Amino acid sequence: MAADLETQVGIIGAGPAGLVLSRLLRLQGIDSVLLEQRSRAYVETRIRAGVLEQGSTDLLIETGVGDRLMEEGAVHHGVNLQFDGERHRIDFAALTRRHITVYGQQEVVKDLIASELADGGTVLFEVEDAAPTDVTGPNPSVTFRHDGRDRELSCAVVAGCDGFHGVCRGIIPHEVLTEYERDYPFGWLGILAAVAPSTEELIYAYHPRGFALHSLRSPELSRLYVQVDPHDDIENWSDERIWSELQLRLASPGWTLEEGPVLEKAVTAMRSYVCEPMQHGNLFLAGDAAHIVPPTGAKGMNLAIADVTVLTSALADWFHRSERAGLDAYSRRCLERVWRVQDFSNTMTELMHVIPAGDPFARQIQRAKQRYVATSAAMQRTIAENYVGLPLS
Ligand code: RFL
Ligand code: PHB
Repeated sequence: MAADLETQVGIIGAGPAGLVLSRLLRLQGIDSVLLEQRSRAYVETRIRAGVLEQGSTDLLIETGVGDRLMEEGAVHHGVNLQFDGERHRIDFAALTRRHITVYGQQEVVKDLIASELADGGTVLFEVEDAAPTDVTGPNPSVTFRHDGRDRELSCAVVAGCDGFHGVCRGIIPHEVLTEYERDYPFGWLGILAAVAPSTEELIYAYHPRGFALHSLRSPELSRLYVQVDPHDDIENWSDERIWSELQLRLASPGWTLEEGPVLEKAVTAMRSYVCEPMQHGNLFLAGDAAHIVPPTGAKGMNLAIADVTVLTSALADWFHRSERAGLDAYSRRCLERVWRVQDFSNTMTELMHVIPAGDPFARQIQRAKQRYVATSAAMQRTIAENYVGLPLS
């Protein structure tokens, strides 16, 4: 079948990676088409991340998609780590002079889709069976079904931004791919609750019954999580049970957790994963398609944005100056940040969670680390520097 659509970069997936990539490419005068499996309404309401590193926020503002983010996003200059009821504030401002912004991932997605469509960009939603073809040959393309028709998008480059369960990573031959993986013996049960947040800044709490996190979305909406068994059924968790666990685990002298109606709840398993390389011929993976981190470091969306920043500058060299060195080095350049973030996310995860059936020696080491975080300015600075995010390259 002859291609009925043509562009320079075919992007599979309209999550943060694909949408930010499309925005950055447009500003470089490079044309792209986005193919998304879900409906627009679905991707705009999928509740996920909430924390943007300063570098991510700056990038969204600089690229003209930050108006609502500046108005509605909450700038935070610190975060609380709590061990057995004792709360310790990590002061980003004093330790790094940088900050984070709390703004829902689905709001970022909404803003990017609106700007893409306003600029005349092509985003096809509810696309089925997207398949990159000939990515190592002279005529790459993506075949797919849309509106009951078989279609083909001809493109010089395919960007695999289709998340962890997408199709792009799977076309890299096994023999050239190395996969690194770690599963954690716990998951997060997350809720969105219609109640004013009981805290101005996030609280990450270690408690003998398990981890808990108090985050927020707006003056009227709170986002909270509790550590659960990754295979636990959400049906086992009534709203009363969730609030009662949150009350126990987040409790701190002189502080009250306000409760409210639970609008949404879901359990997510936790995993670390990296594939190397993140490219094959003219296919380039970005974001969760290439790597995932446990959410304790609040890094997944930020890492997706970092990848596509690297990819855009490599693609600009290629399309504008016929220089391929940047594209050839894409994976190597991204993976440096990916592994730094893997280390941080893993450190935060091991610091804050109860390891089921963990050995007593490991618990004592964890306790020593928690005491060190509570008392050492050097350790607090390390956490702050990683949490606010290292500079984008
Ligand atoms: P996404 O967001 O998964 O987007 C991929 C898109 O591709 C589409 N797709 C396809 N389209 C066409 N054809 C196919 N065959 C396709 N297969 C898939 C999907 O429908 C989707 O629209 O990946 P992307 O863009 O790489 O972005 C990654 C982030 O979404 C993810 O890392 C974060 O949500 C992780 N995360 C957090 N990250 C942060 O930076 N800060 C946080 O505070 C934070 N908290 C979290 C999180 C993730 C969580 N869950 C639910 C996993 C908290 C949680 C609970
Ligand atoms: C969130 O607000 O959803 C959130 C915040 C911090 C995390 C993970 C998720 O580490």
